[in-house]
Amino acid sequence: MTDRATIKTMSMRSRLSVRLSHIALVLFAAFAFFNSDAVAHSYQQGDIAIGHIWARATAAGATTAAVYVPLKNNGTEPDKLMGASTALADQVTIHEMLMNNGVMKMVEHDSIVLDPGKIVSLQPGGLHLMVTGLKQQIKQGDMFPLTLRFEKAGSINVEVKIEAINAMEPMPSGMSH
Ligand SMILES: [Cu+2]
Repeated sequence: MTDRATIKTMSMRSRLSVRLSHIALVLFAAFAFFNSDAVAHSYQQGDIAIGHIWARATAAGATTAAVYVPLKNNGTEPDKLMGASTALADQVTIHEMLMNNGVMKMVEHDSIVLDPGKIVSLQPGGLHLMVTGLKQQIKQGDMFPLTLRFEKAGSINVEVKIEAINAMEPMPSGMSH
């Protein structure tokens, strides 16, 4: 390697490390909002902060899956999650698990209101996105594409992380993606 090539490699390396530490800081700041142990992926669409979005792996032959995600409206006006869609399934609807006389039942909602400054968590046992008519098995460690549609903030394409089939909380996944 010539001296010139060595210098070029070194300067590229230092630029890369500066950029990586910047990304780590931004990720840390984003996740402080959600008070989450899982350092994982997140998104921003307009005023809406979208935290780690995940689903459980499905068993072979299963055609439904539930998607969980914390949402925070950082704006000053209310917004709404209007729905979602994915090419991997026929339909995605907004559901909530509710206890009714000791029996769990699923209620469908048209939308979820996102009040300014508040976090709404779609999580096991409560609100979730119900994916029906899944066209393929989703496997732990994979990601699948999902489009979230907000009334004011618009639509955003995200990647849903697939956790273990019996996961109750997203697994700490380090900085792997
Ligand atoms: Cu459901």
